[in-house]
Amino acid sequence: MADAPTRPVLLTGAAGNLGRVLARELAAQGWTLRLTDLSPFPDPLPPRATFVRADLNDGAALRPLAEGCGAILHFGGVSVEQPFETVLGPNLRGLHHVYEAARREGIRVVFASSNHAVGFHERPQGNAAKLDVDCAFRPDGFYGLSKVYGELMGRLYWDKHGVENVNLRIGSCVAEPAEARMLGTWLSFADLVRLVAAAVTAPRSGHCVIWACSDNPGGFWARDHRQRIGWQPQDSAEAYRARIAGKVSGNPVVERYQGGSYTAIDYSRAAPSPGDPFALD
Ligand code: NAI
Ligand code: 15L
Repeated sequence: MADAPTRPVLLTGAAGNLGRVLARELAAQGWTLRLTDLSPFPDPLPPRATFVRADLNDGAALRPLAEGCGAILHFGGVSVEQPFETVLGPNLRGLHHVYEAARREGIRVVFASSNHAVGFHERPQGNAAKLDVDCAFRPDGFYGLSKVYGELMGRLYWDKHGVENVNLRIGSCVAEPAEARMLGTWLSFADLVRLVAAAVTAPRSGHCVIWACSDNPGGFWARDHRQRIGWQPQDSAEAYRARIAGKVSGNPVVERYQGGSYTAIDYSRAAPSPGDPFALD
C-alpha cells in the first residue's frame, strides 16, 4: 500500500455509491479527504474528513474546496442515461469547473469515466480481438457522450495546461456481479480503491485512460495505460460465474432508433443480434 498523500484530496460525488466506498476506504488508509456532493453525506464522517454540500454547476463554490489539495477525484454528476438537459449542467459545465480548479492548483484529476463512452462497439466474443483503450469513441447515449467530453477535456487540459489526468473507464462497480454481462465488466470495490490510490500516488501520469474492470477472463477490453500508474486488478468476476451465467439484467438503459421507434438494448447481451444493421458501422 502506498503512503497516504501528504495533502488533502478532494472527492466529488462523495454521497454516491462509489464516493461512499472511496471515502470510507481511503480514510481508513490514512488519507485526508475533502468530501463534496449536492446531497448530504449519509454516513458518519470518516476520520480527518470534512464535507461541504455544493453543486458542480457552481464553479465559485468548487474552487475553494480544491485550494491546497493534492488531487481531485471527480466522481460526482449524473451517473446513468438521462435527457440532455439533465446531463448538461453536472457533467459538462461541472466537469469544466473541476478542471479549472485543478488548473489553478496545478493538480491531477482522476475522472470516473464509463464504459458507456464506447458502449456502441460490438462486444468481442470468442477469439475476436478485444477493444484497446484508444478505440474510437462510440457513446451509447447523452450520458456516455458526457464521459467522452470528460476524457477529451482531460486531453485538452494536459496538452494545453499540463494538468495531469487519469480517466477510469469504469465497467460495473458493484459489491458483487449481478448478471452475465458483468462477467466482463465487473470492477470490485477493492480493485477500485487500489486503482484510485495508484492514480493519485503515481509519480507521473500525463493524460491516461484505463479500463477499470477487475481481472475478468470474460472481459471485452485489452490494452490501456495502467502500467503508467502501476495498477493491476486482483479480483475476478469468474468466481461468480455459476451464479450469474445466463442471467440478464432486465434493466436496459441504452436505446437505438431503428425503423421509426426506439429499441431497448439489454446490456446483458454479449453482442448485438445477428443481422444487426449497425454491426458494420
Ligand atoms: P451515484 O449516482 O451514486 O453518485 C453520483 C453522485 O453525484 C451523487 O451522490 C449525486 O448526488 C452527485 N451529483 C449529481 N449531480 C450533482 C451536482 N450537480 N453537483 C454535485 N453533486 C452531484 O453514482 P456512482 O455509482 O457512485 O458513480 C460515481 C461516478 O462513477 C459517476 O460519475 C459515474 O458516472 C461513474 N461510473 C460509475 C459506474 C458504476 O458502476 N457505479 C460505472 C461507470 C462510471
Ligand atoms: C455506468 O456508467 C453507470 O454509472 C452504472 O450505474 C452502471 O450502469 C454501469 O455503467 C454499467 O454499465 O454497468
